Amino acid sequence: MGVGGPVGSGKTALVASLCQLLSAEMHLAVVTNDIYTTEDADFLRQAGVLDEERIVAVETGCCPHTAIRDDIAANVDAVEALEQRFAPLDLVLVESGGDNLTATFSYGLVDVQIFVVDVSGGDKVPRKGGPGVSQSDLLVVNKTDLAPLVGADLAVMAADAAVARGARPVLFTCLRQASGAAPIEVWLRQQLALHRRGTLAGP
Ligand SMILES: Nc1nc2c(ncn2[C@@H]2O[C@H](COP(=O)(O)OP(=O)(O)OP(=O)(O)O)[C@@H](O)[C@H]2O)c(=O)[nH]1
Ligand SMILES: [Mg+2]
Repeated sequence: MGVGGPVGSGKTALVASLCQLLSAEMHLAVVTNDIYTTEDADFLRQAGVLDEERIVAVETGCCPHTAIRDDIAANVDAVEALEQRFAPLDLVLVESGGDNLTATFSYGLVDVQIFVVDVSGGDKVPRKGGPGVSQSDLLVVNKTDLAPLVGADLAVMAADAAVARGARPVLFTCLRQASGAAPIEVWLRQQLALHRRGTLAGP
């Protein structure tokens, strides 16, 4: 599963929460993408959300979307190496480097993808659109706790997201809260069940 979205929106926070929620009953691994560092993988290892060896960093050295959409080789290699080493894996989470509203994952790399935005850029973000906002399998609008501080109207964001996405799901969250990822966990379990039955909708 891919986790993409703009810089700082909460992708790593979501990956960390999902690992904490699921690792007791599932075999998990994580691939992180950063441009110049292994910062996100280091953070996840230090947070102890998974056995350190199940977290692998890809240092893209280029625009993040390149490594998740245009030339996915480094990420495919990382996922395949994890699959070989820790087989059988139930789920591999691939976090994109923080990018802009144009970055999406190739479905050659992931089966489903979540696009994470947050409220701090203002309530216009869903209205600005782009493939992550409109086409991702799940849109997460994070940091709802900050909405009053930046004057973001969540109802406007919900209405604009619905226009952009039609029936595709949108979840508002505050990943700062312990229970913040719970609705996303429910959605993810549904996707895993569909995947196991071979009935995942796909792109
Ligand atoms: N107030 C608030 N802060 C949050 C929330 N979720 C995440 N953060 C904080 O936002 C900052 C960025 O979160 P990350 O999870 O690192 O974001 P990211 O999308 O992985 O960032 P990049 O990988 O650098 O693009 C961190 O300081 C988090 O603690 C939230 O719901 N509310
Ligand atoms: Mg991150």
